[in-house]
Amino acid sequence: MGGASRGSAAALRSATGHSFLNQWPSAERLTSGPLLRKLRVAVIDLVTKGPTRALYARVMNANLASIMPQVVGVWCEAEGHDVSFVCYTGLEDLVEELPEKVDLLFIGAFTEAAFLAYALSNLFRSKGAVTVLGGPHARCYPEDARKYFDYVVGLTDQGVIHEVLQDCAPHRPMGLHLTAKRQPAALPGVRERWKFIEPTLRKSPVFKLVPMLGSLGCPYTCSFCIDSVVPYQPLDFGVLSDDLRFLRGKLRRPRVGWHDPNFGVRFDDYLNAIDAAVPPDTIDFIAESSLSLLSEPHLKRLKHSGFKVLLPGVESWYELGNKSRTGLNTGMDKVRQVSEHVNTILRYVPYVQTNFVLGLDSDAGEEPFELTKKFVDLTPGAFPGYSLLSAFGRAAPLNLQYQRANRVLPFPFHFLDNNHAMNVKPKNYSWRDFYDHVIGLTEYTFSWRAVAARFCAGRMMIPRFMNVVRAVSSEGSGRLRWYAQVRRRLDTDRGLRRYFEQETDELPDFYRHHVRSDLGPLWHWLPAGALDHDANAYRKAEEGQLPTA
Ligand code: B12
Ligand code: SF4
Repeated sequence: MGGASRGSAAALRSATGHSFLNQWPSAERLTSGPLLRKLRVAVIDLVTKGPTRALYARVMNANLASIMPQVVGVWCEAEGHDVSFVCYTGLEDLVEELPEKVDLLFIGAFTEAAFLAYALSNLFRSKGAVTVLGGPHARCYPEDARKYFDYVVGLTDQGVIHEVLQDCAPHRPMGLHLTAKRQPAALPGVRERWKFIEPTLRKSPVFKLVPMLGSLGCPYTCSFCIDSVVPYQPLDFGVLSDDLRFLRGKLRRPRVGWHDPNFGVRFDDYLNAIDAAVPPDTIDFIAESSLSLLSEPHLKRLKHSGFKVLLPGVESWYELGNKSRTGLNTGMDKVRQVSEHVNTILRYVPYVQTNFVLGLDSDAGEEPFELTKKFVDLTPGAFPGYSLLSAFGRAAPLNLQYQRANRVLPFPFHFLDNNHAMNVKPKNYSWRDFYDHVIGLTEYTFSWRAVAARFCAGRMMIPRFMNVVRAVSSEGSGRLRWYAQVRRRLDTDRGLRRYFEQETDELPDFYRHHVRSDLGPLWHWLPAGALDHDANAYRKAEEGQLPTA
């Protein structure tokens, strides 16, 4: 890794390596010494790329809240510090919502929100704060983030947070990179995070989703995934049961979104814990799970327990057969098998989103896109979610191979959300052909014919309408407009075409203008040079070409 897993954090790990019900070790228990200085800590969970007034953001953004920023809040309070917490949905005035004087600011951000995070760090540093970045962007691009934060944290346990709190000093021009050796063995549950969950839920007027977690890592090894190298590890099922009971006391009919990378690996233990805690079907659950875990007996059980939305990953018609239980079947055979399976799931669960990755190296020609269209026809009740192949820095070992083959483009982070840019040059397509296929598939999937078929195939009103709304909003029509714009420019905008062909690193104005407009007033706080990053930093660090301190 680029940074050190520093000694004292490692030494403290044993203090955090077991589970605590509603009780996190205080500063004394961690250090056997008194609190040095009571800090004014602020925690910001970024669930958007910039300020917005959009209706969709008002209704939905708070439901994208992450768990870890809330966990960090609990851990900082356990050490005796004052914590202000904001889930930033794009509507809040952060300067208004946070105290005038902040000593230490934690920001949790995805890569798509990196510029917002960099701008906020700059703004709060100018007011005297020390800043810390955590979350997917920190894990994937620590080399870049260190330029704009005093600390960049990767895997985070209570020891890492303790070390930051103890040190709490500016580290400039390059921040410190801290990372735990493995995922934490335990995390504070909903009961302890409630003081941060409740105000976040208040921002979501209609649909309120409580984020929960029962496991970390995954036993599968999908080469493009961040969890392909993180061992599967269940969290304490006792905490989970307690949280579900607690939630029933707080909300009339709670909705829980499981953030487990792959829900239900220890299926019986998990479902036993849920069923022991609350009467069947009194909480609505949403989970991402692989098809291989969704056998019919498992589906019966999931329905009984109240699962309403499942998001299985299909990813590819030519790879990852173990994950979809299709073994060596590929192509049309796999389409039929997966479609039958998803139609079975739809008999038990009202809403299913099937996830696909477009542009994998195993894809060539029009066949993969045509197969996905066949799947759309054969499985009209499922909502297909498409992601363009993206190499998020250090996220997956496969990214090293892309970087070694010089196939990674330096698209600004703002566009790395699986859709607005594909930062890996396709192996078997020209850019123009690739975008033609993506546009063809998107048009097909969100054509009125397909939208109507999806509506009719749905069994319940809310899922049926959800599918229509998603088709006519940013996911369907919005993406189509964007892809069409990029495709047009590949013909008409020479600078953009040269950028795609890696003949120049000069960022096309088209992208710069979008960042500027999305950041609004915060554009002025974006540090100079932040729009550019080294797309090969992971490879260079591995080859010892970058400083590691
Ligand atoms: C659950 C999940 C979601 C959920 C919940 C999102 C959320 N806000 O947390 C939903 C479905 C909403 C979602 C949406 C998206 N997701 Co998502 N999601 C995941 C998933 C499966 C698990 C993440 C998780 O919560 N793990 C549990 C936590 C406890 O562990 P962790 O993530 O490893 O975090 C550790 C450290 O990073 C650190 N940490 C994490 N956050 C913070 C915050 C602070 C302040 C600190 C100090 C530390 C810290 O502590 C943790 C413990 O070590 C991952 C894939 C994976 N297998 O990890 C993708 C993943 C995070 N998602 C990804 C993407 C791209 C997206 C979307 C952009 C997809 C899209 N086009 O819509 C959106 C963005 C949503 C948003 N802006 O909030 C990418 C992120 C890549 C990147 N660098 O940005 C991932 C890695 C998948 C991938 N492609 O490889 N996602
Ligand atoms: S099954 Fe899902 S979480 Fe597991 S490695 Fe594959 S993509 Fe990642």
